[in-house]
Amino acid sequence: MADKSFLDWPFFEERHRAFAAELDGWAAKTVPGLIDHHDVDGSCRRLVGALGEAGFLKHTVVAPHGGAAETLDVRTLCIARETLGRHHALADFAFAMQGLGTGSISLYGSDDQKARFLPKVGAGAAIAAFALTEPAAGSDVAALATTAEPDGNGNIRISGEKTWISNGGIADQYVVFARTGEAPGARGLSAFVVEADRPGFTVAERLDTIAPHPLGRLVLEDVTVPEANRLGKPGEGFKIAMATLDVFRSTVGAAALGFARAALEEGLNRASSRHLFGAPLADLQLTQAALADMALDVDAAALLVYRAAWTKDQGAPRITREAAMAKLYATEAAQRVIDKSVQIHGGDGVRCGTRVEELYRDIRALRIYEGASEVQKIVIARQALQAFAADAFN
Ligand code: COS
Repeated sequence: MADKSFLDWPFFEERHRAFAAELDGWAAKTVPGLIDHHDVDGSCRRLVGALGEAGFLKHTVVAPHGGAAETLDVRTLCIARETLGRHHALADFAFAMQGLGTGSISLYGSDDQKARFLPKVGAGAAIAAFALTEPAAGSDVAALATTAEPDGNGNIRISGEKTWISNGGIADQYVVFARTGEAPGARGLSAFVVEADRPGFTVAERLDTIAPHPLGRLVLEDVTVPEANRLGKPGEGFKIAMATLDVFRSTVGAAALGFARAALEEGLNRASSRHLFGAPLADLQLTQAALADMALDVDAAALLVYRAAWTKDQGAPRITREAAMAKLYATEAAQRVIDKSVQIHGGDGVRCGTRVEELYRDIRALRIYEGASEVQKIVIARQALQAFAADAFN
């Protein structure tokens, strides 16, 4: 049984505790039957459908367009990712990408765009994706090269390549960031919703990773979308991408936290049940030291994740610093916790198919995607320097 005492922290309301209990019970009963490791696409489609049917995906979009509330409740998103991540990485993935794939629409879309693109995603009847990264622009977003130009008939023509796109290959709609040229660099980008069935849109390659999930490289060749598919104003694309990432980076930390909690539980179980030198492993002080480090890392990560989520939910316009700290710490900590759990398991820890072996593979990408750990350090340092400069001049 997972430790749920963190839900008594002052960050949460009764509705969060009720949501966590309902989702946890649902996931324990439903998730294992939906996953087939030989059919990752099918597993994700089934998970999205079931999460939608059960009503959980309404937290990934905004009301009155199929969402639970008029703004995204970041604590609920984090609780969902932590809870699902504790059960299975693909369950977390299926939930999370519905939110990331529509986050820019929820935050910057017009009423008409929200009405067109959110309800099906919130019901689990359509799959969403966020297409920012390119072969030569992952961490350096301002360098992206995909272009979008008016065609003179009220439409926009988009050409370029996107890669490492989660749900690439199974998504029905993508938020695509492209250079529109209002200014050089970060100020010359815009965001568009591109439906997967637009002519010229192809999934050129599917990418396999150590923890498989739907992932693809997209090619856009003169893909034409109406001007009405542009999110926000021309030139606002960079800001839209960053604001979306501000919300979802803390949720990546939450997923890592779910993995870490699962690894800690496995470690505690193994340390209590495995006997060595005539006593449980847990009697050895080196094991106790490992368990202490793991428990400390889990709580510290949880504090940073839910601090970021709570701050956003209180109406903070930006949580750039808090979200970067949450993602950086929670993902790095989860890697340490899982590694220690593998060590406590000995040979069984590296045996294919054991829970900790799976977690060892699942965690790795979280230190890279949605801003690698190194990028989070850049972001945190800039925020600290800006705050220092603002203080110094006041
Ligand atoms: N929210 C709103 N606006 C933001 C913002 C945020 N979180 N972060 C930056 N901006 C604004 C800035 O205020 C600035 O506006 P002005 O031009 O009006 O001053 C503008 O955007 C440009 O910001 P900045 O100068 O910081 O841009 P950089 O190109 O230097 O950004 C980093 C560099 C590393 C911060 C950025 O490229 C980044 O976060 N990269 C990682 C992206 C990522 O996560 N990739 C993974 C792919 S998604 S799976």
